[in-house]
Amino acid sequence: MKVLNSEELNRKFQEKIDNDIKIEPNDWMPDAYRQTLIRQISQHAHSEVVGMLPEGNWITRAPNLRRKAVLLAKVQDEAGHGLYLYSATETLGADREDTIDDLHSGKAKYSSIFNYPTLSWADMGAIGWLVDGAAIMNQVPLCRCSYGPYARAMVRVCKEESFHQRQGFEIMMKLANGSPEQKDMAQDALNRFWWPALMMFGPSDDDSPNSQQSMKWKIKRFSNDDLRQQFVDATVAQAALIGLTIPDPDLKFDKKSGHYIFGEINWNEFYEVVKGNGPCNKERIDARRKAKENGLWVREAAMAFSAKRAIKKSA
Ligand code: BYC
Repeated sequence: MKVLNSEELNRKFQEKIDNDIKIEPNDWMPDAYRQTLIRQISQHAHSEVVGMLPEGNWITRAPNLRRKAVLLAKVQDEAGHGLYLYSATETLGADREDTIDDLHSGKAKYSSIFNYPTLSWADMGAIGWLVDGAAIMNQVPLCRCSYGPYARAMVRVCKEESFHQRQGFEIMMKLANGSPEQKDMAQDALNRFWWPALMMFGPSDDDSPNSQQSMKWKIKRFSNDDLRQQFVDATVAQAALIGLTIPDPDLKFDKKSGHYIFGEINWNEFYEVVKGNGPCNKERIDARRKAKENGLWVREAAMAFSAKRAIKKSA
């Protein structure tokens, strides 16, 4: 069999991508493709797991049993998403423990949105509606990502995110149609989460160092700005439907392009939060580190049990 040189391997790899053939774990891939995927998928996994914290904070304070059961199920779903995604990084040869250590040391990023506090019950509505809404916008195209295990994981994740988005919108709808105090609470949550939700899509295309190559490899199918625009276009009408106001005085519909024009994002705030200086960065990482320490005995007990069973079996 002819041994291909690196140039031929790269050409064949790009040909597969261009023909929409999925790349699978045992296929040859350029190291930079592998590293980009490990970076993005592990950051995605960290976001799911850190993302459990702001909502977990409200499980004991949900206003009734139905809301509590729904929120509990949602937070559990996010844990599941984290697990599929950590498994997807393992198919690329990454060590799960190392990726988690990178989160705890501050080396790896996770979505900026989870560094904001959840101050009222309406924040559970705003997170479901806006944060899961933004996540769906970004993750539906990832179902067509060139890397098979990531694309397949995204199919189930998107189905669950869609339920999350609806439950969040339903909370907002109820509050917006409730007492004046409840409506104010919903508006206040929208005011605080609107801009951070837009930041979830990442820096603008001109300042996104990874986009160009990731689009060439079909890891990303749309640019950060295109997805952000799609999100704004879809969400403005939803806010109007429930009588809430998007906190952007510059927001206006542009008939010519058929899109909403929106105000300038505070990129300084975005980069500060990504660098670790957001309102809750320290609290979130401390909580994750503590969870790892507190869970040590469970992991050790499971390992000891499995070793004991292996000895019994071989005997
Ligand atoms: N926050 O070149 P760029 C959820 C980083 S969780 C922090 O555009 P890329 C949920 C970026 O990583 C859903 N960092 O990067 C869970 C890069 O840094 P490095 C989370 C950000 O990768 C619980 C640098 O900035 N979704 O739904 O091409 C409860 C330059 O950016 C952010 C995902 O993770 C940010 N917002 O594009 C409820 C989706 N934005 O690594 C809900 C998967 C950018 O070069 N990820 N950075 O040092 C992606 O689609 C892409 O990674 C991004 C960024 C669009 C986020």
